[in-house]
Amino acid sequence: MRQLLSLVLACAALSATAQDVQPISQRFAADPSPHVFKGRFHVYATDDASNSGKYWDSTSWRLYTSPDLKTWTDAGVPLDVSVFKWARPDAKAWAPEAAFRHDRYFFYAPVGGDKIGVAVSNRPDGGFVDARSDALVDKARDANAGDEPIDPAVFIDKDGQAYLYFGTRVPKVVKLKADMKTLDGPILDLQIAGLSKEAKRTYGEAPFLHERGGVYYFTYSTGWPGQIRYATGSSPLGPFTDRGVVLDYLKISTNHQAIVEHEGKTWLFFHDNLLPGGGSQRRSIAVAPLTYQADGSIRQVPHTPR
Ligand code: FUB
Repeated sequence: MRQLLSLVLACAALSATAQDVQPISQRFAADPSPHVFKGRFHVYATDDASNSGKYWDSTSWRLYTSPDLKTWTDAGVPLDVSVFKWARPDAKAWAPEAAFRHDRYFFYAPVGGDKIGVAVSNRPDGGFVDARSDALVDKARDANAGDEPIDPAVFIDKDGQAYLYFGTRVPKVVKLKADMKTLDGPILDLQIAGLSKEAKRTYGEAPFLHERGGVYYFTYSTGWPGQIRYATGSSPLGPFTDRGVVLDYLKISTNHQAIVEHEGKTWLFFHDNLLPGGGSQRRSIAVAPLTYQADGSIRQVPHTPR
């Protein structure tokens, strides 16, 4: 009886705080990579509006910007796969990442499912050129790059060390040199304690790292469909321990999150089926507040999937 009462109270708490989650744009987009560059939110995305509707086969990325998370501007195409001369022209452009360092903007691009490229520009909304003449990560070239080196996420620690996370099924991490375009050491498998295949608590994709109060939070999707879970550790390299759910399963085949902090608030960006005509290949991006309990644990984001 006591357990039933706890469950009812927990459900009531969730529904009482349910967010009215709205898409940031009327154009289909997914896999948000949010950043605050010079006081303005910039969200880089997979462009689901230019795919075939049957697969994630767009060849360009999309950028959305906002001063306040309320008014959004569609800033168009910051770059497409043609920037990477080593890539096939029809190579699919998947979940992107960006970083700002040395007064320059870096764009990390999974290209074709087997390589990650890095481009650089003096501005965040375009002008990107290949920062190398080959891929930053290449499944055929780099030891332990995994079966599918996609979903890059960059974390720059307080000491200036940058890390690149990526991969499906096995989460990978590798240090980046200060130039942000060179791997610095071996690609490592991230260790997450507490996962279990039976409970569907496996790592699937969408690795992301953020830090708060000296605790490193590793978030990820458990698969297809995926729940967004988080694990914590005391180093960007792990090991991490699974802690719980950030965002529950959606009714579409993927789930992909990223977190940004600005002016003392933390925001979870994710995608769901939010627009008319939407679905697994026609996703749209939303943002919701992310909050913590006093002990540092993340409160599950209340969201009713569409
Ligand atoms: O958008 C294509 C793929 O779907 C991404 O790489 C994954 O994270 C999933 O969201």
